Amino acid sequence: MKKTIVAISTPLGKGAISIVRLSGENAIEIAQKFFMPIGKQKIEHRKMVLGWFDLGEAKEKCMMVYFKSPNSFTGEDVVEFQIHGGTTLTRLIQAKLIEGGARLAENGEFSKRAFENGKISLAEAESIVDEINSESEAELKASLKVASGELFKEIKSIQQDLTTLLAQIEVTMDYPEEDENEVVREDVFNKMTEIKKRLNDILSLSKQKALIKKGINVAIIGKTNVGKSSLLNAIIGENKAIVTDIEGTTRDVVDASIDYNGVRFNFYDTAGIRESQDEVEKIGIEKSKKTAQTADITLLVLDGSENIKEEDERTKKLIKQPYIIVVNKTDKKRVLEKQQNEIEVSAKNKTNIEKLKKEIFEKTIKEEINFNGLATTNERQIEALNEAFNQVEEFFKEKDESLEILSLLIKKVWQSLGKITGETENEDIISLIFSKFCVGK
Ligand SMILES: Nc1nc2c(ncn2[C@@H]2O[C@H](COP(=O)(O)OP(=O)(O)OP(=O)(O)O)[C@@H](O)[C@H]2O)c(=O)[nH]1
Ligand SMILES: [Mg+2]
Repeated sequence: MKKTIVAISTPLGKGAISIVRLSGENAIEIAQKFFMPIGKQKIEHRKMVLGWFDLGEAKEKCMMVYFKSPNSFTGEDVVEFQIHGGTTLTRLIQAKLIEGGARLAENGEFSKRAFENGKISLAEAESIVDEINSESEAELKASLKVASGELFKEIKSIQQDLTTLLAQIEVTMDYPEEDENEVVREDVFNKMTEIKKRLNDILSLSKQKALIKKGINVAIIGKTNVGKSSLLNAIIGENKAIVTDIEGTTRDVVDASIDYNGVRFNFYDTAGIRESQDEVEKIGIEKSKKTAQTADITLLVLDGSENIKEEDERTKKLIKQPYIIVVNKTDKKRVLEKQQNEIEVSAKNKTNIEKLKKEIFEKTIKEEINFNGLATTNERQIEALNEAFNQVEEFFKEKDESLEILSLLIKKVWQSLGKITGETENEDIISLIFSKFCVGK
């Protein structure tokens, strides 16, 4: 018998209501050690009951709701207390329930039980983790899509198709007649071609979304004093980086993120590039170069009020594509000649900052983001899809081999997909997923 678990299910911190949740066979028994309904209310499935929670020295008025097994989130008996009040009170109630025989839940244990009782799929469980941790709107939408189970259904259906193929091959191998053999082979190849396409559709969209999820890295580089730090501050709308008229103000990389159109952009303000004898500055300049080379897009900042300098030219050579030339200080008289692919801004007056953001967005998110396609942004699921896809390719490489070998290769595809649907019965994967949850989920 599994022990009844308890946890605070709402985020810790100040809030009007907190929820403490119990799940397990003894949930009701433990709850009733402390909770007494007011008046003649009965404790029934899915009914809110107002009552007193006995804390020993004091009594607390709160609501209780009971979900009878199997009609609950975990599939077990679940009791939830809605408590008005701060974290101290919530913790006290949790402590009481532990005293009454419950055990503090481990990270993700509620969801793990829901999975074990067939209430949610492995993919759904994982997307709950992503939902808890998601930082931008786009990320949230992607994880909700998985939570709705559509991706899971598709992967499962591919697995079923593979099972059918395996069965077909099995039968043929038992009755090896030449003609029959060829017919089956052709059928298997046609189906595998179709499966390859289905997997590829999911995989390519997933990879694109994963990039969005990780955030797009934007490096801000240029020679000293062109206004890189001022630009970072203007973009994020906050004075994060130090700005002075002294050359070489920024020594280390300063980073800040914004959410634009639901996508996270991480900006990296760097040390101005110039010949320097200063040890610290030299290290900073090295970091600038590295940042410029690893970013998804680079902003090369030039000072519009002066002519192009040798240092500007050298800086430009460090950049890998794609980049945008940002001509800054346009509130002053323009001296710099027109640059290809330029955008004029004034970090000081915050002119054209929105236009710049839009330009960065359009340069990095090439296609219109289509959330209607099936995809996942979960790294482990992408890894499993990748593995499955590679195995399909392996299958096509070996397509002239015996049916026995082909059948083994198809099984491998099935197993890789099982890492998403949970149909490999591999305890390791399951434990890994649930350890990422927070307590109370
Ligand atoms: N007129 C004007 N001055 C600006 C503008 N942007 C920055 N400045 C000034 O230029 C000087 C340098 O600005 P910073 O933002 O520190 O330049 P930086 O490129 O980060 O400099 P380093 O960190 O030393 O490489 C400061 O005096 C800013 O006030 C602008 O758009 N217009
Ligand atoms: Mg700076």
